[in-house]
Amino acid sequence: MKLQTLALSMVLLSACGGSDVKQDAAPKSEAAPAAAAEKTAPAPPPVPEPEPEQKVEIVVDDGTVVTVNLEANDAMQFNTAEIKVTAGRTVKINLKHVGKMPLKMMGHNFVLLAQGTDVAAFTTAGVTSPDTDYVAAADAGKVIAKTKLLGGGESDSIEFAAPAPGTYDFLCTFPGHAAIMKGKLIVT
Ligand code: CU1
Repeated sequence: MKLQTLALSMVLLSACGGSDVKQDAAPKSEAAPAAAAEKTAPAPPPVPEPEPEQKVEIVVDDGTVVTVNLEANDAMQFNTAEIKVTAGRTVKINLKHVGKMPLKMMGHNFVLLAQGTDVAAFTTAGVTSPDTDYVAAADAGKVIAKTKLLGGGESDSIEFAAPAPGTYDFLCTFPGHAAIMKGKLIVT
């Protein structure tokens, strides 16, 4: 109350005492700080926060599609070994080969296998099938989803519906890569 009274009297004083010239400007400029002081100290102007590093999230769920920003590099590595999703969701795999090596030396793909697939037998059989991205024709039915085989700098996107709950193997079928380039799709 005291502050309000003070503010009021300041307005009245300046209104009454001000000269003709100042009359317009004075009440406005003095009333504003007084009103702010009634609450708390005036808030400092917001300091813009530094931009967060533009690091792409590996898994982004926009409510419609679960997007997986999967990367493969010249060191024969995926950037994740585990993808979790719920059954029936639309999964989009954006595979990017972030390396520089050509496809014939360091080709990468993402191949999701049906449950129960013998991964070692699958990759062994695929070695002699370069024309079908190292997936043996006889094993085509074991593939739930796959990207193209990519060389450095290339990318490919695929979409598929997350299968029934369970754990599924994904891998790169380029000869020798699946020893390291493998992971699990966990569907709940
Ligand atoms: Cu690979």
